[in-house]
Amino acid sequence: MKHTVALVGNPNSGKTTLFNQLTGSKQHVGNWPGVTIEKKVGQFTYEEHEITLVDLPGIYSMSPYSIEEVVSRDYIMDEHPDLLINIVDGTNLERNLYLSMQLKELGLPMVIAVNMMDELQQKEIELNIAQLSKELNTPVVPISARNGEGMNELVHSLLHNTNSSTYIYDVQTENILSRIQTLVEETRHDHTHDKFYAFKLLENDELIKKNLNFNETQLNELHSIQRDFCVLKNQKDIDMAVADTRYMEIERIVSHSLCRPCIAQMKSG
Ligand code: GDP
Ligand code: K
Ligand code: MG
Repeated sequence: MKHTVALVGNPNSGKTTLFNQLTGSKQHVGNWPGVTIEKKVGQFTYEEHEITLVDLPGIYSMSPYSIEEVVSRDYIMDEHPDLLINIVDGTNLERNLYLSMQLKELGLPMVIAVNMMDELQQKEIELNIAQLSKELNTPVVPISARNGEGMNELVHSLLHNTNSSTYIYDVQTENILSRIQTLVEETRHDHTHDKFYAFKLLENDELIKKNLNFNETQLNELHSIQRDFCVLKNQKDIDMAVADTRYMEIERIVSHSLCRPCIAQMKSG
């Protein structure tokens, strides 16, 4: 069986270290089309599987604010990798999970690799991996890319994962999203990623808006939904309302997966 796997994560989360661990010397370096950002592709085998691993540029968000974000987003949305590895710096969990939430909104089969476990152990920070996995409804594997720990577990989990659920937010947010999703369904023929599109439209993502080519009625409806959401979240602008929604979820998830003193310790570095 052949699989294409994309490696996604924040800058400095350990992507390249993990990439090198998995692919060894079987790698090819080129450039992403049209930009001077390095593209690394490598191969490895596991059991009867032949895996092509793509090291995507480091990003903090799936918003098109930087070239790296556009490259990573276009690759994930248009090239349809079979599976995603989202590598997360375990010593910086809250910040890193912001991207994880957005990847979950996409609903692609994904495994989260929590990296830097050696540092967490050294700092005696106990992370409840099972709880984190349950909260995110996603397989989570602890690794130390630098020491090569957790590699087999990660690849095994990746290849045996059948879960591609999207993240479920609070009821009110979900209602808002399904209103937008109705608009999306009217215009898109291919319904993969509809919920991701809905979330991006809620955020007023200009590229997605342009891409969908809404008529005036649809645009008015979208703006009215955005206003409803701001009122609901008690926020002045839509960016704040959306970011706040994700951060609230992350805070809840982290508070269930780490003990209180550990959270404080992590925040103080
Ligand atoms: P990238 O920017 O996501 O490609 O991250 P890199 O692979 O370049 O790693 C960033 C830094 O984190 C480097 O200094 C790595 O040596 C370090 N690093 C990567 N993995 C681990 C790990 O498992 N434990 C520790 N302590 N450091 C790591
Ligand atoms: K680096
Ligand atoms: Mg790198």
